[in-house]
Amino acid sequence: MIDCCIFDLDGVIVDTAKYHYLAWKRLATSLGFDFTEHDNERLKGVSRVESLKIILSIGKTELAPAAFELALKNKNDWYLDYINKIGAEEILPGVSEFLAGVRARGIKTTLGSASKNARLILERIGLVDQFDAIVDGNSVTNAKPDPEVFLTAARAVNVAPERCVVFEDAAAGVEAALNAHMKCVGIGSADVLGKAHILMPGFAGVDIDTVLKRLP
Ligand code: B16
Ligand code: MG
Repeated sequence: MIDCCIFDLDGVIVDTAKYHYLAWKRLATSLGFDFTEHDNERLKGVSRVESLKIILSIGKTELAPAAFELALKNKNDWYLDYINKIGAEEILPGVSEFLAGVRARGIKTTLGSASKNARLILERIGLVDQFDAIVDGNSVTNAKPDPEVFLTAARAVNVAPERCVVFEDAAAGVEAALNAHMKCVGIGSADVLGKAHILMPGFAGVDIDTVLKRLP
């Protein structure tokens, strides 16, 4: 029995990874090294601070604390330049219909994202009202694969973890869902998300009943 669906944001509801990539690439260039799309895969679902640490290790670069903070600020300012221009056309295929179907069945919907910009993004794409609770990088201290973000999202709507299913596109997010003792649907391929209970490429043509039937 599932009473709550918890959705990751980037890579599940909307593809903001491309904007993160452009902003991180600009930062890497400003620091004098290259950052490729292949490298960017390592940042999915990872917090902003941890992402910068990974990028600096790729560039074999160290920053003093003040420069580290400035780099975080610059990257986020550049990222927001993109985010402030997005709209509903950025919602991934089938997501709006899937969310509406979940809610019509009386199942709660919550967001469980590492992003500190999650609410802004949901506002830009017009989906804030489709969530009973929004838990994001501002509400938690421990990043995925720690289960905190998903446990907080379940608690916000008063649903036991065992009655939640998480939709995730990142390996760290799948780990977090399993650590929370929740069911997990991986959005993507088995090479990255093999530990998820079931996998699907996205939400196009999929409804909640189909997902619930496939879950173990
Ligand atoms: P921000 P998710 C994550 O979102 C992204 O996948 C990850 O690439 C990003 O570094 C992280 O949010 C933090 O984002 O800089 O906006 O706080 O997949 O957990 O929805
Ligand atoms: Mg994600």
